Amino acid sequence: MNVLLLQSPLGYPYRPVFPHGLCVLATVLQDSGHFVRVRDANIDPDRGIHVQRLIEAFNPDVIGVSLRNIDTVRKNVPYLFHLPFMGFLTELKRLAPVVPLIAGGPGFSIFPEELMRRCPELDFGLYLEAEDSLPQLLDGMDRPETVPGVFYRSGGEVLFSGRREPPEVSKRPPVDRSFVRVSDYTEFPYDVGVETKRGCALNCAYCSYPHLNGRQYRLRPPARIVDEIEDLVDRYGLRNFSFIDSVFDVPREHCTAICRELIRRKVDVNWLAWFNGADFDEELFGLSYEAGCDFFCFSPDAYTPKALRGLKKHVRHKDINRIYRIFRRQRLPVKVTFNFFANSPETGLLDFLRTIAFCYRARFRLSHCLHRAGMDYIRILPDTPLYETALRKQVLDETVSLLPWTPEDFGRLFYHEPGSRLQDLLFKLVSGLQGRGYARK
Ligand code: B12
Ligand code: SF4
Repeated sequence: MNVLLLQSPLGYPYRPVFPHGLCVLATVLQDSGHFVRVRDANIDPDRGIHVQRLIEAFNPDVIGVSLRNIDTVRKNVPYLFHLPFMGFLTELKRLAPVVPLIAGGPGFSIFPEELMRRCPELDFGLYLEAEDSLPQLLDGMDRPETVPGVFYRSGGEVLFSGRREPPEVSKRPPVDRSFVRVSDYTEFPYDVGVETKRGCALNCAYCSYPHLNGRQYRLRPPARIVDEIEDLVDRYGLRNFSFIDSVFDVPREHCTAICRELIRRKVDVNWLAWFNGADFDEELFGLSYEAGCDFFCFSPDAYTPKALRGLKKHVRHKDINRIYRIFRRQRLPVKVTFNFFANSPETGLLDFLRTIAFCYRARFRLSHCLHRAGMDYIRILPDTPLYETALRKQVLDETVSLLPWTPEDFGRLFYHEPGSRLQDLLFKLVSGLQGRGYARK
């Protein structure tokens, strides 16, 4: 089959990231004998014409569209990405009315049913990771009910074929990134990603990652990961990348094995990773640095023990202070970033003030290596413990849709602990703390 895979347009001046999910799927589909093209609608300035020409020339039998993000998850940047996605689907249906349209991606998988209802152009929607479900669906599009993980339509209704086990990633072939032009994504460092595993066993109250990729770790063998990194260097001349895991340092043995393999093979690269931090010590810092890490990201999210408990964080107050001391002592050419939330369950004014104080202390004392120490609000997402808390504390009620139609609706989807107005007011005053972010969470 001719399969056209498209990254949905963001529709706003937001910088695109490498379409990793689509390249993973394209690799799998090509290995099972399909002809695949991948296009990121964010790269072509003349998007409409380009996609039209591609459809005419490639004559796809099926079109897949990835909805990566629903929105920015940032209160002060109210861009809604699913609205341009909906417009894009309409345009595609007009250009290729009889070609089946399939959606997928993390954004889609957070609101699959709702998006199927809002987007009548969609014939199918694939829930969660699709390495197994997409090839199976292409083999049996006339019987979607037999392929687990598929949303489909029947008799005017949206039906779901049922959940499936997440795919095995340890034996997966290396991702072929040549489906797109890698140089389109190298203007900013670290914009190409490498996966070391899927899943997260931690359970931070607000996070959709365990829902999207499960609570069990599915690890990729360190040697294969480093093969893939060497390929990035050899084939594309890339000198930096990000590890796009939940958190790189859990499980610790896996992360240290990857670092040791990078060091053993003397791979000359720099990379960024998100660290949980509960187990972060001088040894892990030194090993990661030697393996090429020059951008250490931490999202402790809260600073005080009470606020950390409210967010069900694994990292503890004393861990954050230890990390701070490690970066204060060191003088290597590295960057560090700390993300916190301004308002979260069980926090009061004192917790907020202590977090602010930590951010200012980091600004002054870590000025030799600090990229950012700042705060933001938490976007409430479905299927998270935070959503339950928000309902219980009447921050929201069940009638409020978590998939907003307007920036105003979006603004109401952020967590504010009841009775925390003063905190919010103070946050407004000090929001210069925000700085430039490298946030994903
Ligand atoms: C790493 C990451 C980043 C990195 C990317 C770095 C890089 N070099 O790639 C950075 C930090 C830059 C980033 C930025 C952002 N991110 Co981000 N990111 C992630 C993360 C952790 C992993 C994404 C990933 O690549 N996974 C690996 C690939 C293989 O998986 P995948 O893309 O999901 O693809 C699979 C399936 O989804 C499916 N699939 C994908 N596409 C398609 C298409 C079809 C047709 C089908 C059938 C299936 C399918 O099959 C694939 C294989 O199984 C996810 C969380 C998560 N667990 O998904 C958040 C996540 C995707 N990000 C999110 C957000 C919000 C953002 C930002 C908007 C944050 C911001 N304010 O800047 C930006 C947007 C950037 C952009 N231009 O798109 C949200 C999106 C959902 C939402 N709440 O809106 C997520 C889910 C995290 C969250 N907060 O919940 N991100
Ligand atoms: S915030 Fe990070 S560590 Fe916590 S559950 Fe999500 S991915 Fe895991």
